[in-house]
Amino acid sequence: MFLMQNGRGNEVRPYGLLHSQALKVSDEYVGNRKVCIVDTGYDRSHPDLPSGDWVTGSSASKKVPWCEDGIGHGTHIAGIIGGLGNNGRGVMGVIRNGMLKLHIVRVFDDKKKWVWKSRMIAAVEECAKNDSNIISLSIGSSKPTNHVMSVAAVNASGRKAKFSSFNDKIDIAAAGVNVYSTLPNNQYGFMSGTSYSAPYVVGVAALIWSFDTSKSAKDVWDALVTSANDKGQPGYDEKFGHGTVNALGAAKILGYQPPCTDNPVNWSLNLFTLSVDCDWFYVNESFCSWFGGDDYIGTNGQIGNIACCVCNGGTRTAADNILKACKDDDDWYDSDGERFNCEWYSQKDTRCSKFGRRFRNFGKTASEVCCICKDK
Ligand SMILES: [Ca+2]
Ligand SMILES: [Ca+2]
Repeated sequence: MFLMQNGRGNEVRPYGLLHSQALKVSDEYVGNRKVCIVDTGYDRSHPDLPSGDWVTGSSASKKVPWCEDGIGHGTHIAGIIGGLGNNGRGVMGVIRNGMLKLHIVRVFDDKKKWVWKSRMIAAVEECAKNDSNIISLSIGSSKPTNHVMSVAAVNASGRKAKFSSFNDKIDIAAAGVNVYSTLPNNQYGFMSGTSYSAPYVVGVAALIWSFDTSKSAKDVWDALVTSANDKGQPGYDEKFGHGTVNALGAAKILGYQPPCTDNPVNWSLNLFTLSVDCDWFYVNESFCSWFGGDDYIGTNGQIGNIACCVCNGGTRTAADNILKACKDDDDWYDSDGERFNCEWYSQKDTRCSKFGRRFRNFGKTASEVCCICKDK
């Protein structure tokens, strides 16, 4: 391990992040998931780690607060999962936007002595008590439950790390050699070990689960192993398990479609007496073939089949995902009266695009408070 002073102005995207394709999956909704990190603590004052009130923690002893970390192991792991991205410094975690809920359970003091009496079981119970969805366990060797995913380590070339164990318990693999992440006291450094592979999988699990929280832990597990990039011998093997973690593939299995953007965003077309936009093409799947072609020229001289994502094979699933992860503000209605609430907007496809950005009430428009209107 070696230390580097803070990397202000020069943010690193660790290779594990690129290998996992996590950046191809939006982290927009990840605030609906909570990850519990059972480890050596968390340096909450680190400028490249989340520190909002959605970061909570427990420690068994007041002398070893959860929000400090004299060893650095837990802080390093937290940076892999949730290091702040696009802030011009340090690193970027699997979850970049800092909105993931974290619960830290500190189980070691600064001399690597356990502070929880019944050790791992108590720590896991503490995670459960705090409504965690996923637990990051990178210490200790005992398997407290059957629901633990075992992660093997690979290096930057995707080869198995020499230290990574070799057994039929391995489920999946991720970066674990020279993993760059946060360390206490505004520092950064490289670490190697399967300890540092597991948090990649934890971060990816939170990311893919956030699009549809109605999915079960088993659904998430199955998506992770099914989508893994096969390595080594074809199919499951004892070096890589099912293969290396693949965030985009796993997210797609759970119904995620990368958002597709209309280009230009404000494209419109005068059709008979009506002005229609790309949203209109979603109303009926035949509209693109009827009105998307060369006879119907819209903004910038472009036709619908080129400008509109939906006519290029884009699907509405991205919007569907937004609906699933989103909750309407039931108390809101627009400035025209109580009747015009989110339900009213959802009753007809064109209402959001026509009125969604007008009739501001309580400081907000339908496009801001009604799920159905958010992508319009
Ligand atoms: Ca950063
Ligand atoms: Ca294989």
